[in-house]
Amino acid sequence: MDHDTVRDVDPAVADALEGEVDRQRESLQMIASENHVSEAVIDAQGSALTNKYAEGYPGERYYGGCEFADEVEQLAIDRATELFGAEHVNVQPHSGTQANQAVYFAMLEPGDKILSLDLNHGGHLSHGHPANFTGQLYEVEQYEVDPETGYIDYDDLAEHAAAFDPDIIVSGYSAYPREIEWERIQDAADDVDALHLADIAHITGLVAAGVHPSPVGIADFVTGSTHKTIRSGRGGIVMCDEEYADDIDAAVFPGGQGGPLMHNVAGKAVGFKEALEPAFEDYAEQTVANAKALGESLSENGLSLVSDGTDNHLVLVDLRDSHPDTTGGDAEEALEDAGIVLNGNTVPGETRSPFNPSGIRAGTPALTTRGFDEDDCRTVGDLIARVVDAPEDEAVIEEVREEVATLCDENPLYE
Ligand code: DSN
Repeated sequence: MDHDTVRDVDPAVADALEGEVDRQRESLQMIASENHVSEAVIDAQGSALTNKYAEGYPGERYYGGCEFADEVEQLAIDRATELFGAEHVNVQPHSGTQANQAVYFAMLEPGDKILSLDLNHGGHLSHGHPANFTGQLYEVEQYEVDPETGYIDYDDLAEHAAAFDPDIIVSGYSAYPREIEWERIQDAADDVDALHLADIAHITGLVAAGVHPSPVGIADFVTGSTHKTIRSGRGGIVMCDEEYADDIDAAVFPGGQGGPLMHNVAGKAVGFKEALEPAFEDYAEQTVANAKALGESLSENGLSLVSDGTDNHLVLVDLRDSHPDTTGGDAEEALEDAGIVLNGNTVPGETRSPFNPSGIRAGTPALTTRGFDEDDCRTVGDLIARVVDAPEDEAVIEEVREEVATLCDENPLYE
């Protein structure tokens, strides 16, 4: 077999792949759900395990030739178990949404009731949005953050649960900047005899490092994605107590998926090993310190933050007070022109639409990976504010682009 590279075989794809590496190197990746994995994780994901079918679980496969697939999957499981302290771990979900799907499929019947946070208040599509299968198969009601503080209103959540009598309460969010009080949600679930699914997709790395309290041992099910703050191979994970292990495994495969993406499971194993190193705790702490510095800088520049700040890796800016005529989409586009990549995001009390929202969400996981500290993140906050103040001013965008280039040169990536 020839050892042809992508460039030998397919220059068009090779150009796009190189373009993507350059884009990541030369601009600031601030989408809060993204990160830069190590070259070791990229190697594992680009390995010959992509060829292997391994339906089943280690030691119990439906195909031959699985000895190395078994080794890799067991390493991923053992490392995740050590990182999170869960009784049972399934590392096969293709994504965080598939991980959630497995829990719903294992524990609910169509028509059962889900209580979850509204998407505009920081929730996730797979928690019951009408456009997602969860909103179509199940009866969904949603709680909200306190309109004054931007924090989860735990008393209101408990009252809502008492009135709705859900089968499952979903916690864990995709645009919520504050620490989550897992016990209070568990109490609300216990009061109505509901299950509790904690989706830690965004904060998996912060939880693994002990920088955010863990729901493992509190919630019945903990799901997550494995490529965000935890910076491992792309995909999802489900954790639960032993009593649910067989049901969850059956709901992942054969319930919801076919063969596991074994190359991604290898990436998870490598990333989890990296996350067990002491340096990962420093990384997680720095990610949070950087988000706080970014938030302070944005506030000092006159931008309003939902909940007035952050306890985790992201900030959510509500543009309506400071820039009523600028949408999150306008800001996202101008910032991308200036080399700062983040996303327009809905905000609590949204008055526009998900396609044209009123906020922007910005995260520090990827910047922290490439070496940014608090001073850098304060500078980034100033740059974001300059662009948001003048999204149509080409001179400002050009100046910011140059400052972004300097920051990127000072913090090289994939050298
Ligand atoms: N797409 C992810 C995010 O940006 O939050 C969630 O799945």
